Amino acid sequence: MKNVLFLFFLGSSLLILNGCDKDTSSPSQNNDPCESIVCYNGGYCVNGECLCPEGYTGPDCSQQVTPTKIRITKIEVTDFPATDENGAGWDLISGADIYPVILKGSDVVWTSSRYFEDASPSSSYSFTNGLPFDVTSPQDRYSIVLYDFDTIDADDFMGGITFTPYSNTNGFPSTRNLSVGDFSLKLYLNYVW
Ligand SMILES: [Ca+2]
Ligand SMILES: [Ca+2]
Repeated sequence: MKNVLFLFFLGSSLLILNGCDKDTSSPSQNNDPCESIVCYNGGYCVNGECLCPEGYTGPDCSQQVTPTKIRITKIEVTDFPATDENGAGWDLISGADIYPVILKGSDVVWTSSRYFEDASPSSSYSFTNGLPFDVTSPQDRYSIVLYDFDTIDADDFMGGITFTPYSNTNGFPSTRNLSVGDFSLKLYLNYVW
């Protein structure tokens, strides 16, 4: 009887061992919920969901959030026409005395508090006085107009650029170059959500 029990036990063990050999299930694996998650624009995955940085949203952080304000912190005039449309200089015996103005539609919403005297078209001029200017409707049309300051006559219009401060596809650039004809400028921007 002892032998029979022993043989039975041995046989059972062999069956179990044999069964184990046939078990092809993989060893226990760590299921990382972030394994197949991609987060764009500096977002990162926590527990299978993207945490997005300020300004981005959506399941993969690929959508921009429209800012409540865009701040223009500096206007750098990088080029302007050397003469008016008739080929005449901006002033009789000296260079243009330049200053920019911001318009929303046809309304003046900001005017530079200083001008550069006898400016040269080939030089760059940075305007920071009275800035930042807050663009509160970033999807509307704004213009930046350059004037030559004159003491007796009305100031001369030198050029204007119309633009939309916000684009939902450009990734919040910190600078924007705008140009129309010989009038070029660079805007320095901050975004507020
Ligand atoms: Ca003039
Ligand atoms: Ca002048």
